[in-house]
Amino acid sequence: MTQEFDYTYDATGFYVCTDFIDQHERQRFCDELDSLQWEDANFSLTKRINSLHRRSPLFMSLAYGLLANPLIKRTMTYPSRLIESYALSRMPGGRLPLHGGSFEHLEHFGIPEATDISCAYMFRTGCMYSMRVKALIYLDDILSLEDGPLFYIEGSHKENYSFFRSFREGNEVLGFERLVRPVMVQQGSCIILNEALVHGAEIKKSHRPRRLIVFTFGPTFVSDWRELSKEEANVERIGYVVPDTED
Ligand SMILES: O=C(O)CCC(=O)C(=O)O
Repeated sequence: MTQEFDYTYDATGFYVCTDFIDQHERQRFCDELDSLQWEDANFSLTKRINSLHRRSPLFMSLAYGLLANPLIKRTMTYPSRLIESYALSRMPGGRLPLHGGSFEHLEHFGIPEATDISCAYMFRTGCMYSMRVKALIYLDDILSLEDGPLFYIEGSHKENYSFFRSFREGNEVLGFERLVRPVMVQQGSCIILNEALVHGAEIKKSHRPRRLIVFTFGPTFVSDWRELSKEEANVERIGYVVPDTED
């Protein structure tokens, strides 16, 4: 299992664990999300619930379980921490533009400034070093393009060429269509995803539910961009924030 995981995650940037949760757990998670209440998200036609682990003991215990998961640990090698948790429910017509990537342009007030390598990925001396990893737990089947599957650009987690400016601009990535791959999943599956992989979700055309729970992890030395601010009285909390970097 370990060899297969290492090879697949390193070569493709993700790994699908089928039957990660059983039907009973899945139903408990769905009921818990409904009790927390879905809200409108930044992206149109997607409902969202933030900070699952802070708002629900059930999701707090899931967060602990994921943090201790040996596969997630392997992706980072360093001791890891939880960065965020949220749930998404995509409506018909909803999509998630491409984002992530090992190499994304940073802009400051619209001026190209540098490149963001905060999601970079390396494989060194038999160990994997991912700076940001997501556990995506799918609560519904996504078995056709109509269901709006996750899609990704093959090889982008190892790419040094930044073909991708900013998902905020909404530009399609032209010229790379042959490298775009959808990922179908059965309900109860968990995708362990390297954020260095450029990915998004296809437009959802079906009326079937499409819900997932997301937990993001990083090495313990990785902080959360949003917890720092330029206008902060406490010198230990002052930081450089790039608002359009994926949070
Ligand atoms: O909706 C999905 O399948 C993927 C979600 C995702 O990649 C994200 O929230 O960053």
